[in-house]
Amino acid sequence: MATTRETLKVRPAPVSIHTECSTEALRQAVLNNLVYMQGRYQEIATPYDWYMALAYSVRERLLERWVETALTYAGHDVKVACYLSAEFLIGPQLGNNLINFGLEAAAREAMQGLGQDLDELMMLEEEPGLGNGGLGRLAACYLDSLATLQVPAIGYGIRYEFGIFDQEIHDGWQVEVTDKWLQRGNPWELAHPDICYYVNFGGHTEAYTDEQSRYRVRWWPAHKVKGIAYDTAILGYHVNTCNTLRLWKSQAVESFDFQDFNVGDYYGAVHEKVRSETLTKILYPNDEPEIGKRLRLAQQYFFVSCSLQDMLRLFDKKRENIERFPQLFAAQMNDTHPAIAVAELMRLLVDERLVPWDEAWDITQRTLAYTNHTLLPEALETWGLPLFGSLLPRLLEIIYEINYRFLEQVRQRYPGDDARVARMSMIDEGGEKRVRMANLATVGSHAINGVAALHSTLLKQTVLHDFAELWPERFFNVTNGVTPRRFVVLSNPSLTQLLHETIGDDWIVNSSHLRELENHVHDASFQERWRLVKRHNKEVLAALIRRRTGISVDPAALFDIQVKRIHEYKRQHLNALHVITLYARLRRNPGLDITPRCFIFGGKAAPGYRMAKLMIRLVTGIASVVNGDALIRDRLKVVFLPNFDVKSAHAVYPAADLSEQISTAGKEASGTGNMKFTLNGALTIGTLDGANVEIREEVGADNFFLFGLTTEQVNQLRTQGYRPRDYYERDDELREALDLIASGAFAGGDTDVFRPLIYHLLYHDSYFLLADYRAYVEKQAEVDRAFHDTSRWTRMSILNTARAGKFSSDRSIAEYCSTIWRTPPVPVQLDK
Ligand code: NBG
Repeated sequence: MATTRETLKVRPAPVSIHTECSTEALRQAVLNNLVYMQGRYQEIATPYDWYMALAYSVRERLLERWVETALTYAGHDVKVACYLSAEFLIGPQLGNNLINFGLEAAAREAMQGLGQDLDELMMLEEEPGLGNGGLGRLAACYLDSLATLQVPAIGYGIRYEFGIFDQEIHDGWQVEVTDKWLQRGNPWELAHPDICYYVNFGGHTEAYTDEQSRYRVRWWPAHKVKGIAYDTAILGYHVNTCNTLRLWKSQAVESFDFQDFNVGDYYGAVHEKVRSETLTKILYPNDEPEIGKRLRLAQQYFFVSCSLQDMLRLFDKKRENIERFPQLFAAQMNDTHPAIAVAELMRLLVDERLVPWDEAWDITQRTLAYTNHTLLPEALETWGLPLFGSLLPRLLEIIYEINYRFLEQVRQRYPGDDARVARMSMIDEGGEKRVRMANLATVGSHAINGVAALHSTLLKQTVLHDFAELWPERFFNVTNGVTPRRFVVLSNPSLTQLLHETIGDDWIVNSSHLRELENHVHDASFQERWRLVKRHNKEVLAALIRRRTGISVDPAALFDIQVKRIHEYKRQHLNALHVITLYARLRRNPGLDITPRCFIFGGKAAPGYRMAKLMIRLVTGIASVVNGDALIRDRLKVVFLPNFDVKSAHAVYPAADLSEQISTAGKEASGTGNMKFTLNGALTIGTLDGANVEIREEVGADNFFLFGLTTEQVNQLRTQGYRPRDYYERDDELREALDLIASGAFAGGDTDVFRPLIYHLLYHDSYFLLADYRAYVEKQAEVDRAFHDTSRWTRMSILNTARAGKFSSDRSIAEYCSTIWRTPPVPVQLDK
């Protein structure tokens, strides 16, 4: 019998201290948890103890809804959206949960009554850095929207013991420090050691015929690892829906240990345990070659296998025929990291459940869908055949079989077109043979999508061109979005208050209602309040910058901000060239009238990406020269804000006047930082790349600073032969800026440090900085003039927020739900 409310005999009586939301009940709960969870009493409690006590008190309140949500899903014929992602960059939880619950005021008051400041406690929270950047953060925004839209959903991923490294800056260079986020305990997760699965690795396979004369394959693994579920509650905004983020931690399989133990190899057994538990130790930074990362492939297979087994277990509880699986579960592959799901679902169905191949394939395709997040060739995952075959022998066989059947189809459709067959194969046969994960994901999916209109178009024209030609009906675009709960309500309370007083609160869940702001755009007193909000947010960021770097910046200056992973295609060094140009102008002409600007950079470079680290060194070098030059008199300030993460993002986006989105056209799949800035009233200077295109369409060309080559022009220039050095020769200011870097001016006279960077720009410049430099600098001059006209700038800023509604992740998720997953909302009633 399926679990329903009726079958549950004993339900705990609601105990007010665990569930009530009054200030007094919360205060009591915190005091209780201080003693019973933290083992402390008031007099000796540290601020961290108070944070933990409050976090536990909030979690208790979530639990009621969490349990009720699970019960609702179990008892009804609902379809669940499963988001498979190797990364979830969920950020700090306390503030977000308070807001979604509507508990913030009560918590603030309760803590005040206990002599604690809520904002200070929130600053103490260690955030789970379980992602690199946009891709992981997108997954987190999507979970927030799924819960808010009351859609049954589970996020499946990996519980990395060490998340993305902490970045420190020593002598201007990035230094990576281990992220020990679990060190002080994680009050938001619940371990469920009883929800666990076994995952095979290595060994060999054996074909045989069973008693009923069926062809079967047995996988004899060299070892097994156990995956344990750790759950985090994902509460929607002002609804009862509380979905689950389920992350898997690896553990040694006991029975294996015992075998060794019995033959006396105690140390061998312990070694095996350590090896198994290494699997989920660390998140791999992206932007580095995958070569040889056996552990990374093992991580991918591990979390995908646990997740699919979990979905099948949940399905079994419903006692349905397996052919109904795609009607009850949709699984989205977030990039190719979980692409092995195609082969693993086949294995689970064919090998373990004896479903005939064709039927299993139909189920697999109808269940799975794939989102592509990049066109950069170096970021498209492939695995060498020897590595793949030795780690996952059975999966490789299944991929061969899928590929064989698929290529037959291609041959029939395009007779004699061997080149096409070679391109579409799941195995790259040129050079060392490799498994192509994007091809596997595409063939195994009923829907494939890019993450912005331009990106989806380019995807069909380039990387997946042959597939789009074969199955045009399977290709979609879903433009990314960001959650307004975290990125406006939580991180920009002053703006939220102003919006509340001006247009009400409906925009928090109906983001198109932000348009109502347009009625106020010419209202001088509203403009003034708008400016005060921005001014306040800039003061908050200025204080953070001072604390972190010792640099003081003037909140009256134009805050020009670029925060994102450091990468050549994102072109932080183009931004740097502009800073140097302004600096050189002021040195030449100290009386020059320019708008005072504060340039703020933030972001991590992959530890093995030398050029990206050099770009950081360039920015810090420029910062120390410019900030220390008396002649500049504070007209320019340059800041590298260390360790950009979700928590610091809360202070950064609301404080920006200008958002830098200056990637080489065609390279940034979407971008999501661009949306966070726009929602918070920053203007964008940007190229026609990723979602910039749509942002500009929405806010209007007049309210967007566009510059640079288009994707087509970039490609044209490349084919016709790009000679960056020509731009250097022709443009005096560009030459001056590059020469200044080469002279060692930003490296204490050392002329070697930046040599690789200069050399690359002059002779290769794969990302067309020199070609875009002049247009960029001129557009920046326009920004300078526009900022002078305070009232115009304010109007533009208001319009950016007013017209950013499209970029709420609620819109993106509504599109995934209706066109790809077919998952209707299922509201949760609280049994009160
Ligand atoms: C990133 C893109 C961004 C995009 C995010 C989320 C990867 C592989 N891709 O442009 O670079 O916004 O995905 O879709 O991390």
